Amino acid sequence: MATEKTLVLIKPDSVQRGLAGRIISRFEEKGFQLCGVKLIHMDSSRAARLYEPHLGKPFYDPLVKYMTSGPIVALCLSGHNAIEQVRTLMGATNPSQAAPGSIRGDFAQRVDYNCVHGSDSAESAQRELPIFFEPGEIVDYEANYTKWV
Ligand code: DAT
Ligand code: MG
Repeated sequence: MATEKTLVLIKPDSVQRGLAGRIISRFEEKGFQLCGVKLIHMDSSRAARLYEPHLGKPFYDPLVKYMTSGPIVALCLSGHNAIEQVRTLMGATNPSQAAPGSIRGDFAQRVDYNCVHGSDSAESAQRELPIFFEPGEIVDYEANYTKWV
């Protein structure tokens, strides 16, 4: 499995609760590299673009309202099999079913306020990353930087 890049969003309640640093640490501790980081207050058109696959579902409107309610932290993470592994670190969509030790298992209670978003497939990562990052804003460590560690 090749190195992959994926999108993670630290959702508004997590930012407000001061969990952003601890959530970023979970990914860094596992060895994923930060290739992009932004604090953004999404407007509804950006949220609609992100959640376009969920349009029409009963939770769509509350989801967009929640995700536009305050600043989020958008991360581009890079690493081995990153898309699947980041989803594993996040835990199940419903925190009631998320394993202790996972981010949702440790920091969230409710499916509608579940702390973090992570791209669910290579196609999703390819679609979602440009919603938050211009190509020139994503760091390529291997191509552009001396390896110090
Ligand atoms: P995930 O975020 O794990 O990829 P998803 O793509 O199925 O999950 O859904 C997107 C978000 O929508 C999810 O993070 C929280 C919300 N959501 C999903 N199912 C829900 C439900 N049954 N009730 C309320 N919110 C829900
Ligand atoms: Mg999803």
